[in-house]
Amino acid sequence: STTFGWSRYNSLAEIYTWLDGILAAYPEVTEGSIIGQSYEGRDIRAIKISYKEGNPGVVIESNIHGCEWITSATVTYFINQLLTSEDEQVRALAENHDWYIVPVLNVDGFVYSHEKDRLWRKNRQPSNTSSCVGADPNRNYDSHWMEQGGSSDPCASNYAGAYAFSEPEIKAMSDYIISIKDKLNIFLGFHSYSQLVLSPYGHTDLEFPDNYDDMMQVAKAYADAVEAMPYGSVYQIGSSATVLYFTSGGAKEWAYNEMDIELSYTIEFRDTGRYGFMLPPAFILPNCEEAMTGLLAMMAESDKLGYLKPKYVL
Ligand code: 0X9
Ligand code: ZN
Repeated sequence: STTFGWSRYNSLAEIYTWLDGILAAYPEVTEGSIIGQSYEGRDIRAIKISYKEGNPGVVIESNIHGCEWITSATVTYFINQLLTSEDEQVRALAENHDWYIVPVLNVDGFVYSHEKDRLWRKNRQPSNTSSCVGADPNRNYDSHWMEQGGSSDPCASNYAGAYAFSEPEIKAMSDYIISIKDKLNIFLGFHSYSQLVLSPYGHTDLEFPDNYDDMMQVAKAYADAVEAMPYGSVYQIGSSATVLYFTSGGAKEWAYNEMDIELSYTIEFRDTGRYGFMLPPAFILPNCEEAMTGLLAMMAESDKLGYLKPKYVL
């Protein structure tokens, strides 16, 4: 038996124990891996779910920010649904795609947020030039690093790190993505909060990706499907820089620009600010169900627009 569930937030140890159970229970279709170690030496783990090798690939990066607990809660729900749901649509979603999921990328920040400072965002790697600890991992990717929206101040919450990929967690995640690049059709970065589906770019609001209209059509499918649910949340869509604020060195821009992943999103889950990062446990399941519905719609729209052709031939 396990104390794991979606009625409260789980610790990293609980999530990893649960993951071990999942890998043991579904050995035919899952594959666990350690993609690297954090600054403090914790394993950063990934799970691949594949019912048929050669499906279009989706990579999900979750909990890159320590305090965004709803992201790992939602991604574990999602993993569970992919493996256990008997719903026809969810079965097709599970079996017709290859899933590469990192439930908790910023493991040190996540543990620190549980044990010391609930609102801790960054990782825990010290800086050489300041007593402030941690960089913003979502400013540390090697795409427009340290342009608008990234800070060179180690004390800033959006400190971009000493150089692109200076943070071990982001080096690990980028190496992981590079290793599976040819199999990936979609990148999803799970964040909270604000209820947004964001496309590139973050570093400018004057330029947009070539396929921006398509990306918005897919984002709109997510937002519309969620809003249509009973008590469904309202999600805004748009490019990061136009809807939210400038960011550079972000994951989804790197995935889009450098990894040729043509659909690349940040999804900011519940809520819109009432509770913010401290979303009460009663909202975990509603958020999970919305995310599941949104993803189903998003994937269907991506397929319709021709983005889900397998990228490689076995
Ligand atoms: O600031 C961020 O990294 C994200 N917001 S959060 O409140 N979860 O920290 C927004 C990221 C938008 N993504 C990119 N432009 N890459
Ligand atoms: Zn975030």
